[in-house]
Amino acid sequence: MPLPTTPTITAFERSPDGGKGLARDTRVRWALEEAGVPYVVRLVSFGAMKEPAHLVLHPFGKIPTYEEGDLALFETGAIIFHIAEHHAGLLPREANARARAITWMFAALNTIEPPIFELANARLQEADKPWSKERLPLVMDRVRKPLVQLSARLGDAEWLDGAFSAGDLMMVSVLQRLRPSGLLNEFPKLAAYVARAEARPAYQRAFDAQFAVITDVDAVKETYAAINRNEIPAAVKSFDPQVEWIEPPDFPTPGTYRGHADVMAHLSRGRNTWAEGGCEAERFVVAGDRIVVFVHVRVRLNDRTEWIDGRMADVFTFRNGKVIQVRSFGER
Ligand code: GTB
Repeated sequence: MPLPTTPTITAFERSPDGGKGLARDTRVRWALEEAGVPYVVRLVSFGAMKEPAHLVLHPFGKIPTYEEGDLALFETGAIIFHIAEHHAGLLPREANARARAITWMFAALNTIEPPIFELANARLQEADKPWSKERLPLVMDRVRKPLVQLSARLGDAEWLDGAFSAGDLMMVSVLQRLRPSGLLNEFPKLAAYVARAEARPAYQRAFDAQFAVITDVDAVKETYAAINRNEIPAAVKSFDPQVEWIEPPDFPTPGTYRGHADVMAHLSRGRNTWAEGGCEAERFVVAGDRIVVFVHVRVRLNDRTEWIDGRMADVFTFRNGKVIQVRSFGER
């Protein structure tokens, strides 16, 4: 049965891994890419994750979440299982093969991930503890033991059980988390298995999309910061030379401005009407090559005493890492 609406997932506004694809939204993006389902990503800050609006979606205040019509899910296992149930490509049709692929999903999450997670915690959060050095070998051995068995089961096969499935997707996503420790290199068959999965076009698209968040959101933030500093050339630094900036008829300066010079003149004109204040990019929603930026405008215009305090949205369209269009929308 096809999904009725475009799903929305959540991801870190700024992933702590700097775009290495280790945050768990990547595995959900990958499943959606394998299934050929377009999706939207709402970016959340660490603060926003702990607020009631997010806790309704995720009781533990984490990412990713998954919304599709009336349905809201958390836990990547449940999310990917849901996607796989509703789309071809992630679970075999034959009942027993399907049950075995689901078993591998559980094995990834229940048997392989816990010691890997523990190792990541030991390396990142316990490194300064006096007992850390002594404990680490023990934690690493707990990771090695099931990996020896997993490697033996995989052998020289391409995937864990016949064709690529959600079981492989989950297992590879879990094994990737080992990379910073170097431990995966002790298991050449597993390292090759991960590399094979990462070569899949769907994985590449998922990786590129999560990486683009880092670069594109930074570019967008810098646009507003530069406007606030009144450094207009810096505001268009990430803009394509053929960029167009479109303002709606009910804006003070409606029209379509084309190219760097025209857009800079437009931004400059607007900026020079401000006495003080600025624009803050508050929230981001990513849909394919577009980022919808919800902006809080708080400015006092020249020769005025009252402040303008309102919200608007700008939609940035990117192509090859450059902004090719900005379209502004009013509060409504
Ligand atoms: N069991 C849940 C699931 O599978 O969905 C776990 C969800 C989870 O741990 N989410 C993490 C989170 O939201 C992000 S993925 N953490 C924020 C918080 O707890 O406040 C874990 C993660 C984080 C960072 C890296 N990294 O930097 O490399 C990798 C993985």
